[in-house]
Amino acid sequence: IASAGDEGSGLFREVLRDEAVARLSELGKISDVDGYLERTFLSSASVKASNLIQSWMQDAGLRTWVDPMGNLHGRAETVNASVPALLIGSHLDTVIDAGNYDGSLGIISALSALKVMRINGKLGKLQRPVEVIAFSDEEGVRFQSTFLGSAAVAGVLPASSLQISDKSGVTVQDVLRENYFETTGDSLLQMKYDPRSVWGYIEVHIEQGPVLESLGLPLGVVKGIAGQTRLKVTVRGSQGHAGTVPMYMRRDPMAAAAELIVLLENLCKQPEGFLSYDSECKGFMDESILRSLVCTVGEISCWPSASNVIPGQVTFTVDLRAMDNTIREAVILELSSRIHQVCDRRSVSCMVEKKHAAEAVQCDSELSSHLKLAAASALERMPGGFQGDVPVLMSGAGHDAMAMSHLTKVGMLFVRCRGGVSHSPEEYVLDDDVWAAGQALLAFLEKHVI
Ligand code: HGY
Ligand code: MN
Ligand code: MN
Ligand code: MN
Repeated sequence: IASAGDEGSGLFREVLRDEAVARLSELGKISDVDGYLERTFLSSASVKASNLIQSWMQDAGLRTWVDPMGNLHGRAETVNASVPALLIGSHLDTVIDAGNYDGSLGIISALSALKVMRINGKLGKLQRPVEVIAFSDEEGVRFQSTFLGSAAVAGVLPASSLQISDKSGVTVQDVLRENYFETTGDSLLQMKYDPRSVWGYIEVHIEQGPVLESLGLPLGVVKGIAGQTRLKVTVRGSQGHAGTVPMYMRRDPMAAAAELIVLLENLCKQPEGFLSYDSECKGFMDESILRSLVCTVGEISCWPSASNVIPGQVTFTVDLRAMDNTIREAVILELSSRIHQVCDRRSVSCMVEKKHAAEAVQCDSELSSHLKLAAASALERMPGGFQGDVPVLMSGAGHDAMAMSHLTKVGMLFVRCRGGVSHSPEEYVLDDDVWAAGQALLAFLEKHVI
């Protein structure tokens, strides 16, 4: 694959690496809080980040706009506008105490590759439109409902999502209104993309896992993305005086929650020990799928949260993922019944709410093979060169590509990150790996849109 990297690679290295690295650092400083990185759905930092990315989109020669769900779009048209477009995207929101690369790398490497094409005059020769989308909410930190932005573009965001409220009772629709969007169910119907107008969606993203680093390789192609279910579990007991209620008389929701959290961990470590033999997924229990079953309690809160008060109520989140939907659903069923068993035994009450569920997604094999060739061509140009096969990985992390798979075929390119660490300020990608990502996208674009 001939890539712009061949001609004047010094100039293109400046854009695909040095400028991209500088932009990642600049974007990483735009936070809602001092001291660590946090950008939630349409927060002031997210709006500031969106404005900065919009200037980079214009620098790449793209036409830009923001849609009724706060997604930022940058599009390069072609002479024959009826040709289905290639969409490239990732998210501009972050988790709490986030790193600089999760989401941002996918947006910035796309804009770097397109900027190189503008510089070498190829943007005017596109055979198909190319559109970069910076999605407004992938992490779902504020409203516990992920993919608010990409699901809207894909046409699978229910209008009811506009009424989801955050911890302070503010709804998604309120936040949109605060940002001058009067978004209604009709707006969602109007903004969804027609599948016939889209050729495919690709996303570059850090691996957020240790495999590429263990292989000593900067890039990999994603085969599939694990399905995920998010629950909110509320346990209620008898609030009381920490000093006077005898242990045998207590109905302590914190102790119940503690037992449930350890049970959850054991269930996901050894599901075969928990799932009843008649569960239909027994046949699915092969090692790789089993090992993909993971579960996390990331948030826990209690009321009234005072050291000398037996809590009255404890609430905690469950984030459960698996490559196989049958296993994930069987485990969720098993878990819900065990939560009720433990709470009954402890004479506390419980409520299990399903906040979000996304099916596992297989990436498109044609797009994946194109990405694999593009990645291989990029790696051959990297310092030290590269011979051999670009690895194919599964993703335990969720991505906007899951939502976009409802609209079109999807492909993902993974980029090595140090120690596989993510959702942490320790997140880090080597400058040359940032360059590899941009170079691979450039090679893909030159092969498939020129
Ligand atoms: O949680 C995830 O997998 C993604 O980072 N939103
Ligand atoms: Mn993330
Ligand atoms: Mn992400
Ligand atoms: Mn007292």
